[in-house]
Amino acid sequence: LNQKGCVVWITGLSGSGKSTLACSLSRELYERGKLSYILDGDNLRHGLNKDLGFKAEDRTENIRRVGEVAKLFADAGLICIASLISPYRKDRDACRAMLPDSNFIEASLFLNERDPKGLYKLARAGKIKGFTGIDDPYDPPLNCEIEINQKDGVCPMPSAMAGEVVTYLEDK
Ligand code: GGZ
Repeated sequence: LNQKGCVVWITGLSGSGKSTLACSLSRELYERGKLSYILDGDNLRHGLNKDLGFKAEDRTENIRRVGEVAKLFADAGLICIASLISPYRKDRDACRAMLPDSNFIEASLFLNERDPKGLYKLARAGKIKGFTGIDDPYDPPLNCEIEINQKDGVCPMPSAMAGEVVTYLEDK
C-alpha cells in the first residue's frame, strides 16, 4: 500500500453533513488510489453498538469502541474515516490519545442546522429527550486540524469539503 494509515475523525451535530462528507472523502481518496474505510455512528448503532443509547455513558462507550476500531484500521494502513457526533471533547481526546501524534486528524463541521430527518423538530417538541444541541451538550473542538464552516452563509459542496481534507492529508 502506497499510503500511511490514519484516522480522520469527523465531529459535528446531527444533520451537519458528517456522513455526506465521509462518503465524498472516501470517493476522492479512492480516485487518488488511497484505501479508506468509513465508520459511521448512525450505521454502527445497528450492529457493533446496538446495545448503546444516548445517555452520556453510552455515548462515551460508543466513541471509545469506534476509536479502538478506527485504530485497528489505521494500524492496518487504511485511512479510517469516523463520522460520529462525538459530542464530548474528553471522549474525542481519548481517541486521539490512542494514536501516535499526527495520525489523528479531527475535522469539525459547522454548517447551518439542517433537519433532513425532522429530528430537531421532534426534539424541540419534547418528543426526543437528550438530543444533542437541544437538551444535551456539544463541546466544539478547541483546536482541531480542520474546520469546515459556511462561507458567506452558503454550505460548501461535499466535494469541496472533501477537498479541504484531501489537501490537508496530502500536505502532511
Ligand atoms: C443525538 C440522536 C439522538 C440523540 C437519535 N442525540 O443525524 P442522525 O440522527 O442520522 O445521526 C444521529 C445519530 C447519532 O449517533 P452517533 O453515534 O453519531 O452519536 S454520538 O456520537 O453522540 O454517540 C441522529 C440519531 O443518532 N439520534 N437520538 N438523542 N442524535
